[in-house]
Amino acid sequence: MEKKVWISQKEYSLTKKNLELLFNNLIPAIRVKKFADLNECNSFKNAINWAEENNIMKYYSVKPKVGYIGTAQVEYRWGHKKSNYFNSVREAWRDWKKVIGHSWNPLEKFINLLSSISGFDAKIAQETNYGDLFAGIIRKASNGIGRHVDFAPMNSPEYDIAHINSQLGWNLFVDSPEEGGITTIYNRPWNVNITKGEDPPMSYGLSDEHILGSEKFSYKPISGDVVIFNSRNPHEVSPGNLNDNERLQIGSFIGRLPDNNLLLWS
Ligand SMILES: O=C(O)CCC(=O)C(=O)O
Ligand SMILES: [Fe+2]
Repeated sequence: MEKKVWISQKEYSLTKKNLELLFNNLIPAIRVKKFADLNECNSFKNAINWAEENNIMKYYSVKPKVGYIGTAQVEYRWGHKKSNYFNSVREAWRDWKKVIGHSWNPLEKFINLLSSISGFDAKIAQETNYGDLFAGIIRKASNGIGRHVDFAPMNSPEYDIAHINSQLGWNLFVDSPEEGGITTIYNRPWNVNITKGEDPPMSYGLSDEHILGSEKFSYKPISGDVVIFNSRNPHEVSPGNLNDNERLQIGSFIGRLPDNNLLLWS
């Protein structure tokens, strides 16, 4: 992939044109201000807290500690059969629907917005012979997230989502710290050779050599806003302060197929 400089280091609004620029990695981020109002944020925050009290929230094996409801496909990219992932998908939808049932459905609202703005079909990704993937992971990332990339053609070459040619990540923040919790994106799209039958390389905990000298952009999570970025670029989230608000979010990836239709999964 050729190296491109971002047109401008600022956040853009969600339009058809800007979505295309983001898919082509020509702008660093899109923000949808006030995607959710205060009542919607509070209701969703309460539903997440309810889920945590009822042991529906799980924790990733990575450091820093990240809580989640749902399942992440990328966690199954090595050492798992597809059937393991799709078993987790069934459980993930079950848990997720309990949380949504206590509140409202941001995934549905986002898919409707995305298809109306883009003019393309936007739907949950499917795998041949297995059915729907999971989309709409709910996370508590108050301690930050280590530097990584998310790009299915190089993370998960054996899945149908590998047919996409560009990948974005979107997150709605329903609670956010006053300080910290900043996401930094480095303009250095992931590019590794994939050998059939061999494990794809590690894409989490990337060291400084992967971002050296690259352009970078940071955004702040603001409750009620959705922020979208090109997840093929290395990105990381700084920790919030211990006594500050939690960083609570729901989101997924958006993959663009060669025919421009859009797939969502987490
Ligand atoms: O929470 C964020 O700002 C970004 C999280 C992330 O790594 C992702 O959505 O791919
Ligand atoms: Fe990510």
